[in-house]
Amino acid sequence: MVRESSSHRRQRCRCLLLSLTVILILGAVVVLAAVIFAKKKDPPAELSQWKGSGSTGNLKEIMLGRCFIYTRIVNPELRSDCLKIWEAFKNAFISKNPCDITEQDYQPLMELAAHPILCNKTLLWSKTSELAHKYTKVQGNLLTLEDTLLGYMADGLTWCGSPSNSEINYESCPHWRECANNPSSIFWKLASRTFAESACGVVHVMLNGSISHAFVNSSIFGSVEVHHLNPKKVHLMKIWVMHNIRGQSSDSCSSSSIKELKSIIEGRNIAFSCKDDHRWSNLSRRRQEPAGQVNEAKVYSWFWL
Ligand code: N1C
Repeated sequence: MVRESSSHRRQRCRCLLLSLTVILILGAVVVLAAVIFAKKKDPPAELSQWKGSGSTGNLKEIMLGRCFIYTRIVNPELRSDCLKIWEAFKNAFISKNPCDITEQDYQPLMELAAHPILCNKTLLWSKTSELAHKYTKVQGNLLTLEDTLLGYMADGLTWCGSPSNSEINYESCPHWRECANNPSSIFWKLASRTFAESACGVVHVMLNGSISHAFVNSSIFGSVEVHHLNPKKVHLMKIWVMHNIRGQSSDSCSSSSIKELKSIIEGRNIAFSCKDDHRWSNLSRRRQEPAGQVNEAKVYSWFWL
């Protein structure tokens, strides 16, 4: 009886040990699976391969070069410290998750690189980048954001970093569809807002009448600049809806998208005017220029090239 009960006990002990081992193994498997699942769901940013192209090669050299050209040749009155500006620019995104950039990150840069713009000189644009910049280059009377130091330095470039190191990521950067808070989108939104806030007098806007909607309220112009013009300083918005002479004319001053813009602007107590295919008013003045000084390129610049 006694022997039977001790073998019984040993058997029960073995059973208990076995079940404990099974429970422990199962527990470990569940914990392991949970860890793997969590990692799969939220990959560390430094391991991500973003869908957009990587930072522009020689980013530092290009930005410093542009800064020196701007502050020594284009606008020599501006004695900015280019090295300090580069450091502030780099610090905005280096060692950070490129999907988690904030306007705060760029604040020191904005303060360092800001410079005043005269009243009546601001030219805003949407979907007319090429024409707007050709216009300011040739006509010389208005300024786009790219004609200010910050816009000049960053125009056409890509940049981002990684949270795991202090290097510029030349491999890949997030495409704007991957995440909204990427270094370029946040930069352009903040720079555009600052540019719009500093505008005064008459503000000119060049829109594209050869696409279905000349005014798109989700564009940076529609969602940022329009709402940050100060009605105490800006009294008139002059719209030019431009058309590609080789393409079709889809939208014009009388279209619903421009009417929507008109009602937003007038609702903000800023007067509004619109002109289709504004022609260069300086043509007559240039005719009076001595022969040889008229640059034929100026005449062509009005059209989409
Ligand atoms: O979204 P958008 O145009 O309406 O933005 C244009 C508007 C302009 O008035 C500028 O002051 O916003 C400012 N701006 C730039 O200056 C700029 N340079 C380069 C906004 N974006 C700028 N970029 C890049 O073009 C940037 O990558 C941004 O996402 C696009 C927007 O161009 P868009 O859609 O034609």
